[in-house]
This record gives sequence, structure tokens and C-alpha cells, in this order.
Amino acid sequence: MKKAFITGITGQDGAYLAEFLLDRGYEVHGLKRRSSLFNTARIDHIYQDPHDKGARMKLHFGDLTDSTNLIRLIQEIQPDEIYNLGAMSHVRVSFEMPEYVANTDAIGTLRILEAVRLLGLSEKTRIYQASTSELYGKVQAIPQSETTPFYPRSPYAVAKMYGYWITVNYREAYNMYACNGILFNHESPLRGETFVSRKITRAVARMVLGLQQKVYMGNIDAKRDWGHAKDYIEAMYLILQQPKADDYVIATGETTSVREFIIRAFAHVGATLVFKGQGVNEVGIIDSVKNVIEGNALKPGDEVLAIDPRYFRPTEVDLLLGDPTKSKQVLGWKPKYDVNALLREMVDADLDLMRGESHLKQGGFRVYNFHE
Ligand code: NDP
Ligand code: GDR
Repeated sequence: MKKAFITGITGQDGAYLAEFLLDRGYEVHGLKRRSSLFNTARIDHIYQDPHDKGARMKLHFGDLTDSTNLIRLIQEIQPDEIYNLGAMSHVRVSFEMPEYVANTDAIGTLRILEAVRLLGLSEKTRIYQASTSELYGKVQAIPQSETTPFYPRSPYAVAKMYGYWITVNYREAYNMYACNGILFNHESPLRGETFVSRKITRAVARMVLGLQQKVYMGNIDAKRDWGHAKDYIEAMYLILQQPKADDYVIATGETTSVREFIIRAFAHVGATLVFKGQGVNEVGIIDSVKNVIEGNALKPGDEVLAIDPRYFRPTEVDLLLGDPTKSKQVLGWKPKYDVNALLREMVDADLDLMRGESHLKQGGFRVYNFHE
């Protein structure tokens, strides 16, 4: 039985990957941070009682900032594959805590590589590093491929740049099977609520159900190459099954603006959104509503969107568009979802979730909405 160790198992990708590997017969070990509340909501459905002798999923307390913890765990587990997905992954927040991000996202990667090397596991253990399209940052070429120069634009991207190169260096210096997946944005109903896609789909669902009047956004002219996390975790797995370690771009090859994503999310619930005004004074107004969803609370004339500069970033990444030719040819990887199928699934999932909140509200309970 193959053993995998996943850092970041409680995150969006970790949850999908753990389920995928369990389905393939793996024993899956995950690194879980201690928190004052349960933080396993995304993996509760695949949890296995450790008292059960046949349990193939095991969670271990730890942190990417703690070398001795990582060394001990990797020694105990003796993994065939490590997926290093753990990170402080929010670009805007990285401007507020740059040192922590460097420690976790950059040096955390070094700690994993060094643990494998020091424990003499270089020949046994294959390592996947969660690299990112944020490395391309300030646009140097369109589309972006494995050979496009990097120009990181945030403390997050700079930390991930270290993670990228230290992975390449350990592969070359110590002949380790260590690979970078340069993944473009990927989303899902499990996406964190403060990333733009989920912020939009959640707000649309809440507005339909009368739980929220308005959403405040940052730079809606940014463009991203959005795919579905379910497709992207399959690419991670394929990257570690090749005869030779290498780095790959994983993307759909299609780019969409945040503005267009918003328009399409409203269209999915039967509402046409128009934008009026300019810059920070721009607003989004409902133009018409086809009441395709029962109880749709949106009305023509409603001002549902405004710009709040606090969501702007000191340095922005304007345009990401990936060229997945290599991953298609070498890995045989092809995404099943496009951006439209993705956003429809996300809006529908948020509608299901928010109906629960709506029932609570109707029952006289208070429901909260955090604006982050
Ligand atoms: P999430 O933010 O959903 O998950 C991040 C995970 O890392 C969580 O499990 C989190 O734990 C954990 N984590 C954070 N800090 C630490 C730490 N100090 N020690 C150990 N674990 C920690 O990210 P995604 O699932 O979306 O992304 C997975 C990886 O892929 C990340 O490295 C991200 O930077 C990268 N990436 C993501 C892309 C995307 O579009 N989703 C694109 C390209 C790269 P907790 O649950 O306790 O917070
Ligand atoms: P990103 O994702 O920075 O690309 O990083 P995010 O969804 O946060 O932003 C995408 C774009 O939308 C613009 N934007 C807003 N973003 C947020 N979060 N909130 C807003 O209100 C808002 N309004 C506009 C942003 O300025 C940006 O241009 C994600 C993360 O998952 C990283 O970990 C990963 O490496 C990259 O994707 C690829």
C-alpha cells in the first residue's frame, strides 16, 4: 500500500486530494494545525476513526514552521509521496504578515526537502511542491508557460518563488524526485470564502435568499485563468507518477475578468447586472430579473455591488493565462470543467448552503455575515 503525506490537508486542495488518494488505495497521512476550534470541516466526510484497525487516513498535529515536528512525522510515516500544499495562501493577507508567509511558504518547503534528505529517504520519497501562477506576477508574456520568466508581485509570490527554486535545486543537487506544479487559480465549492470566486458566489446566493444586500469588491478588472480544484489535484497526482521529475504548468488556457465572473454568477440566478460609474465610484446594479429561482429577493434597481479600496493590493497581478501544452502532452492531463461549469457549480452549492441559514433566520435565529 502506498503512503502519502499531505501538508495542508484541511485546505481546499488537500481535501480533494486526500479523497482522491484514498479512492486509489493509498494510506493518507495529513498534517493538521492545532486550533481552538475544529478545523477539519472539509475532510469530515472522509474521516476514519483511528481506533478502527483498517483506517487508512491519519491526521497528525504539526506545522510547517516546526522542523523537528516535520522530521519526526516523516520518519514515522516513511511516505512514498509528499504533497506540500500547506501555505498561508492569501495574496492580499501576505502583505500584512510577510515574515510569517516567508517562514511557512518558503522555509516550510525547505524543511520538507531537508527532512527527506536527512532521513535518507531521497530515493524513496517523491515530493510535490504547490507552486503557483503568482510567480509570473507582472506580465512578461501571454500565455504563460514553464519557460516564461517570473516577476513575483507579493510577499506570498516571493515566498513561493523560493519554494519553487529550492525544489528545483534539491532535485538537481541531490537527485531527488521533487517537482513543481505551477497551478493557475483553481476554485470549487470548498474554496475559502475570502478568495474572489467564492466571495462572489456566496454573496450572490445570500442576495437571492435575502440574507445580504450588497458585496464590496476590489479590482474587478483583474483577469484570471480559473479551473476546478477537482481537475487540478489529479494533475498533482500525475506529476508524481512520471518516470522523471519535472515542473508543469496546470491551467485551462482561458482567461476571464473578475467583472465577467460576477456578471455570469448573477446571470446564473436569472439576474442581469450592469455597471455604472467609474473607478472607486463604480457600482453594480440589477437591471432585470427572471425569477428562475424560487423566492429570488433580487429586484431591478438594487445596488448590489460597490468598490472598496481596502481590497486593492499594493502591487497587483493584472492578467494570468496559462499554456498547459506540456501537461497535456506529457501527463495526458485535460480539465473537465471550464469557468462556466465551475461558477454554476459554486453558485448552486452556495445556494444549498445558504438555504440552511435562511431557515435559521426564518426560525428567529440571528445569522452573521463577515465582510473580509
Ligand atoms: P488553502 O488556503 O485552502 O489551504 C491551505 C492549507 O495550508 C490549510 O490546510 C492550512 O491549514 C494549511 N496551513 C497554513 N499555514 C500552515 C502552517 N504554518 N503549517 C501547516 N499548515 C498550514 O489553499 P489551497 O488548498 O487553495 O491551496 C493549496 C496550495 O496550493 C497552497 O500552497 C497554495 O498556496 C497553492 N496554490 C493554490 C492555488 C489555488 O488557486 N487554490 C493556485 C496555485 C497554488 P488551516 O486549515 O489550519 O488554515
Ligand atoms: P489570487 O486569488 O490573488 O489570484 O490568488 P484571489 O481570488 O484572492 O484574487 C483574484 C483576483 O481578484 C481580485 N479581486 C479580489 N480578490 C479578493 N480576494 N477579494 C476581493 O474582494 C477582490 N476584488 C477583486 C484580486 O485583486 C485578484 O486580482 C489565488 C490564491 O489561491 C493563491 O494561493 C494562488 O497561488 C493563486 O490564486 C494562483
